[in-house]
Amino acid sequence: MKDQNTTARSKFLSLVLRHSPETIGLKLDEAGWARTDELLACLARSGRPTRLEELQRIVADNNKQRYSFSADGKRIRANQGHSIKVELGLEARRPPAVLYHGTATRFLDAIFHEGLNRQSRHHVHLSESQAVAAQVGSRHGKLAMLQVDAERMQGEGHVFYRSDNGVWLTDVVPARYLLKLAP
Ligand code: HQG
Repeated sequence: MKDQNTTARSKFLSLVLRHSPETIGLKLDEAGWARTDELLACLARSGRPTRLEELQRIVADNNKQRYSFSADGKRIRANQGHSIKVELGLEARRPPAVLYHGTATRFLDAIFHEGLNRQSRHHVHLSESQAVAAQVGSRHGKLAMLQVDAERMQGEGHVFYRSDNGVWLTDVVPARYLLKLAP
């Protein structure tokens, strides 16, 4: 069981590595990496002293593997989900035949009108499993499950990426590739 403290620290890590590193005076490079020692120094200066071993545990135990260390451990970044501009350097990959996107029923009219958009994120996020998509969608309200014809999308020129933690990413999903599954 994770204690509340660990969860709060992990959420704060998301905030600084994905959205606003300046909150604690941290700088990320263009690929989203922070120096591990700088991160620890910034956390301490902002009243959140964290030992390296604690940071390593947060990264290792994160339920969605949201963060990665570089191979030498000197740098750390979020695997996806940024709102600030970063170039993760992901390579285009062939997606599975179908992917899933969970959303809220109140968004469906707009989604079937204009397609799935990336909103404040870099990409539209898609899942290989309906179970994961259901969790993602339920965060927004009453769940609606969408199936994405990823194979046809790719065949028609859409590019897909897979983040280091297994989330499928693409720029936009036009409505013609979407099928709403029965609740
Ligand atoms: C919806 C979490 C109206 C979209 C999860 C979604 C994921 C539209 C919401 C990751 C729309 C955006 C991403 C349109 C899309 N009209 N609504 N045209 N197009 N939407 O949170 O996919 O915990 O930015 O369906 O696990 O829910 O952060 O995206 O409901 O991987 O690691 O607009 O966030 O990961 O919401 O979640 P979000 P998401 P983390």
